Amino acid sequence: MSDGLPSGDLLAGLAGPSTEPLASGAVLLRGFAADEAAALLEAIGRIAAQAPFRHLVTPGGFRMSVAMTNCGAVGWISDRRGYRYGADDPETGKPWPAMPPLFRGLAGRAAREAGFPGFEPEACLINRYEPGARLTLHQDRDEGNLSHPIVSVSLGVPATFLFGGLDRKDKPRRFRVDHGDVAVWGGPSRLAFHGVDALKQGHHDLTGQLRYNLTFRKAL
Ligand code: MD3
Ligand code: FE
Repeated sequence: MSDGLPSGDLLAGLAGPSTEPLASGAVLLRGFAADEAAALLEAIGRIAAQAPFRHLVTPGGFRMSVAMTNCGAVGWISDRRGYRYGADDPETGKPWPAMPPLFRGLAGRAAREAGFPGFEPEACLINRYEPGARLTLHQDRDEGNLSHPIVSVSLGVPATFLFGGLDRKDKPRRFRVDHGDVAVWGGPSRLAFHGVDALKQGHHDLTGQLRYNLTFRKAL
């Protein structure tokens, strides 16, 4: 501040989006979705009007603190019978809302930027975090084809990602993800353990105290 130089945040803003390698096959594209964020949130509102956010139950019987819905040809669900992808919303019995072209386009461009051209996800899981909501360390392995990456888009209140290794016991690294940040997880990082710390109290002008995360997956 007192040196008269711009702060780190201001420099980041001036520099525009930046690419941070996280691990082999994993990159963080800071601010990649910033210009589209308001439109993404409006689309999430339209999706949730048809397929409401709900707290799924794990196979072990625990209510997840993160609320979820989906769009796309198939959506991710969890219940006492297990984790799986399905074409219909079990809550309404109707197909999941279609994936908006805005979502599809963003996911494809982010994947290409990260070195995964031709990414055409069928599934978009939409996670909604309220203060205190978290995702414990897990692997994403319910997708039929693990050769494709997962693209994740963070919106609203910032969160801390935990990014571990291929063994649950590997100590995870932590990094902050902000509104508009996009992460791509593929190649050797596709089966890495990961999670999200309990969301801290915060405020974002577009989401209030909430955080949203979109994860795009090639599920079939
Ligand atoms: C690391 N969601 O829905 S993806 C999930 O913020 C999930 O809601 C996170 O983990 C969230 O399953 C954002 C973070 C992520 C996703 C896939 C990965 C990290 C990954 C695959 C391999 C390694
Ligand atoms: Fe995950």
